[in-house]
Amino acid sequence: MDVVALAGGVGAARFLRGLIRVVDPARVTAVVNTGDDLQLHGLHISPDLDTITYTLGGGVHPEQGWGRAGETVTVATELADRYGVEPWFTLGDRDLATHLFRTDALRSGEPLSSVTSRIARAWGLPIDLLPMTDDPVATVVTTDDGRELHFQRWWVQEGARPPVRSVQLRGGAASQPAPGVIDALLDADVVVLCPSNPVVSIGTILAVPGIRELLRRKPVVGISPIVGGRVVRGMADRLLPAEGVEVSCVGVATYYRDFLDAWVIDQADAQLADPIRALGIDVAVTDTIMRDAGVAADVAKTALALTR
Ligand code: FO1
Repeated sequence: MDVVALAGGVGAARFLRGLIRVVDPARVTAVVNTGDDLQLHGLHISPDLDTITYTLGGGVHPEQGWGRAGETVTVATELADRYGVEPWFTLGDRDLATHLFRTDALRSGEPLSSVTSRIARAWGLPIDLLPMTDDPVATVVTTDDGRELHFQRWWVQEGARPPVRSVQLRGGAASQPAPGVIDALLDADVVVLCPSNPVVSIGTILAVPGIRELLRRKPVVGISPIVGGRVVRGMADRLLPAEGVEVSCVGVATYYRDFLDAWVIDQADAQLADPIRALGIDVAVTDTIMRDAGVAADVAKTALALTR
């Protein structure tokens, strides 16, 4: 069975660890959000691609879910202490190697998808890893007081505190799916929406022209990232209202309803299964808190069973 997974960062990486236990990894393609990507110290950083790479490659910082295990911050400390460059977005020493390698490749004209597959290979990743686009895009948050902030500035530097008026993928309308994305979707037996942020991870992938239309012609199953009306991690609860979406597994299913066929929700939301079924969406209720790869594998199994 060929599976395409639409993926953001930490929640997606934890889910993918389970998915590759229940599906042949060689038949899994992850299409990953690049709206979080940013330029810093002249380097191109791809947080969601790196989180998935480090997690499936066995090098991720386990509690943080991003950055490297056993990381040191000698460079960041020197930047701050000697040169007064406050690292609002801390790049660890080992993590820097990834950004240097990627930035060198991009500067020589290599597309992001190409250098991403070389990085994935260097980490022995068993799946295909594709950025959603090779084109320059950035998720921009417009705050209630009218400021336009790159997503990372809003999320990391301002701690997701400023209330949000709107979110957009800058460059999205002019972007194209990266090479391989459309073919992977056309060949897919099923498309899985990882339990990622509906607005700035899944929503941004859907903002790349051509992807959403294809999903409408494919069996699509998702895992709700909202449990009991709250986010499992991250800040989707502060972004969904800006999109007019209720912060619940029903709200997110409605947000995806033009292409969503099946939805996995947590036991805490069992009473919401029928309202979602009333939308014409099949529902499975299970424990979706992915404490380890075993639970993630059970969630993946439940999701795939829904589409058979
Ligand atoms: N998140 C933070 O809260 N603080 C940081 O300093 C930080 C640095 C960082 C560096 C590389 C990287 O790939 C991710 C990093 N993140 C940091 C997490 C990042 O904001 C998230 O991984 C996603 O972009 C949001 O899901």
